Amino acid sequence: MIKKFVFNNPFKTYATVLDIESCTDTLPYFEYSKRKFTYKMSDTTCVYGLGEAVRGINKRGWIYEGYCSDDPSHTEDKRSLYGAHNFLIIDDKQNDGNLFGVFFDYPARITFDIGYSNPSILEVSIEKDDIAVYIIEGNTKREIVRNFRKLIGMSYVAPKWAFGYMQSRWSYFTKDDVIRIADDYEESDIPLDAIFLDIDYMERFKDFTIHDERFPDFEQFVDYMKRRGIRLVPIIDAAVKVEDDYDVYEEGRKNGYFCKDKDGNDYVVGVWPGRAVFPDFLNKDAGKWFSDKYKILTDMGIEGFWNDMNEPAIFYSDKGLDKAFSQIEKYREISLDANTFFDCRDVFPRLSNSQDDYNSFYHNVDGKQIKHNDVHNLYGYFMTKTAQEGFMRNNPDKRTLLFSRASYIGAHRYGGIWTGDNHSWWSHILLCLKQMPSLNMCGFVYSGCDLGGFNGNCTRDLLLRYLSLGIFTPLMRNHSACGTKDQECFAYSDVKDFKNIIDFRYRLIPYIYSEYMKAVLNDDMYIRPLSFDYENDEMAKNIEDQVMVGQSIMIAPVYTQNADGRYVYIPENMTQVRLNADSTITQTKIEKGHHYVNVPLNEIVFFIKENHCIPLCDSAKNVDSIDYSTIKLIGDADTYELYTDDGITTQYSLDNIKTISK
Ligand code: MIG
Repeated sequence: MIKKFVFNNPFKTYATVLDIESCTDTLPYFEYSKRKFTYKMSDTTCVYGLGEAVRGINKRGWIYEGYCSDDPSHTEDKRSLYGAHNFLIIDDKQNDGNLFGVFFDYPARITFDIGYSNPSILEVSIEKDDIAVYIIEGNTKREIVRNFRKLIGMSYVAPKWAFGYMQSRWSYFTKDDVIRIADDYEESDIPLDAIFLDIDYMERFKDFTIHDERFPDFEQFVDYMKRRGIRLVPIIDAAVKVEDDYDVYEEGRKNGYFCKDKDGNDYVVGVWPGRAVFPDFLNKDAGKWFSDKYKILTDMGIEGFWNDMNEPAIFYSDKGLDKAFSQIEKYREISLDANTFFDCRDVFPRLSNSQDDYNSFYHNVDGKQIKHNDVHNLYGYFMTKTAQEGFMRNNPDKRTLLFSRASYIGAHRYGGIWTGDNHSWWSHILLCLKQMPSLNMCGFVYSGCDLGGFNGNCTRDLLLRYLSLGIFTPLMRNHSACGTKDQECFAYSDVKDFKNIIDFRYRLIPYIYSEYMKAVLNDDMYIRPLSFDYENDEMAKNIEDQVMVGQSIMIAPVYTQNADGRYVYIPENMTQVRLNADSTITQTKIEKGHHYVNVPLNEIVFFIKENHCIPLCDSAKNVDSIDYSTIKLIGDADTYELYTDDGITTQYSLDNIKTISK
């Protein structure tokens, strides 16, 4: 079912958890030569996977890279985003051809040319020939995913409160700002489970510090908010500020816990706090040391974190800056022509996330000096891994919310991810919809995008449509960048429409949480492409703007402005469920085929599969206060397999499923 092929001496990534003997046969399906794996596709081959990437659910027709990149513009010309998820499913079964999965466990830059250079060739290229390749078989795409997920280990389980609606912004600057957000949500009668603290809660962007004037008596404040039913979730950045007497810096420096240049000096970069250094998460002692620092915040009552800038993102390095200044000095002397002008203009922008920097610092892995670029994709993963290992060490029974920006396969065992700096663009609703199933294939079940969009100004209609998708993603967070227009629901007119949609998220929690837990515990996908459920339906593989959510639901979000609805492909007879503007529910039958479905901005429409039903409960002010005795089943089956547990400890198991009936 799974075969492992080892080439030379691959770096130990801990991406997989099953001990599999490596196979001495030649690698099937692919030709391998000169660091290129080549596969011949037929006209009908579909290619799935790659987790967090731009473009389609079917990845064919573009060139992608596994290379964690801090890129705030997710346009379709990009090759990589923050995560490196090197798993593909190649499907030509409808044409009696091959069906298999393949995972390239390779921590440096890897390129997936999927019919980009030559329409019928899939070519995967690497820079050094140290790699482990896994071939994963199965009778269906979903079975391949399940087998793959057994290989890479069970996905992270978020605490139940983290399935509530959460509000974020870069930044809520003070305690009073945070209280005002909570007040306004309360006044609008919209449920809320968490408010996020972005970099400005810290003192001069120093990890594990709290700005005294802006957030006085932090511990009491955390407690006060919790009594109001709202958790605070602070950000932690990868880089540590270089500053004398800052204990985190001093300790790390003394113990040699930061990444070094080739001569063994701390490699100094510029990020948020100015000059900063990178904790060496690949060094076991350093990772453990950094992870224990989270205790400063968990001891004050914090129960969740988001880890940022861990690709790692670099504004500049000392080394790069020196070079840039001398370059600029040279240009000062000459008359700039077309070429030199553009080069001069780009001297400083080129400083950020430069390949030169990634090639200039080193990790200490069990005493061996490892060049960063050779293991680049592990950095954010190991930040997540070590942090969660720290939580488990310091508080073994408790779930801690953790999600990261950068990731690699393996990180899914320790935290979720969010999809980074998207835009307040209509096309990014669709991008998120397409990223979710691909992320689920790779084990990142707890995930979601910045609802409303991070960059740019969001409009009322856009936020409503974003939220109408977001009520189905496990991570449901509204977040936006500094300088953008207010994006909280109450910043827009007719707030009752937002209430209707967010209330519905809470009414769906028994379903969402059950289906999420079943997916995690069965190594299954919570969000799936239609073609994974309807393997023999020729049309299903063309549908990239509808997905399956859990066992029973299909969603078809609206992602164009000024549309009063959209075309929906119904792959079998279903129940159409409409949440009306007055919060009532209408169920109607809808037949297999293509339909135009009317979806006003303040309504939600989704579909329940035939012979399925879902539980709906009453809304509540937060997840903790949901009353499960209000559950009613809708759909055309009589029973539902409900999963329940305490939502906060690690006592989760499939034994917690019970059948409930109408
Ligand atoms: O360079 O902390 O993706 O969510 O608000 C920007 C500020 C740094 C990037 C994250 C975003 C966060 C922002 N961060």
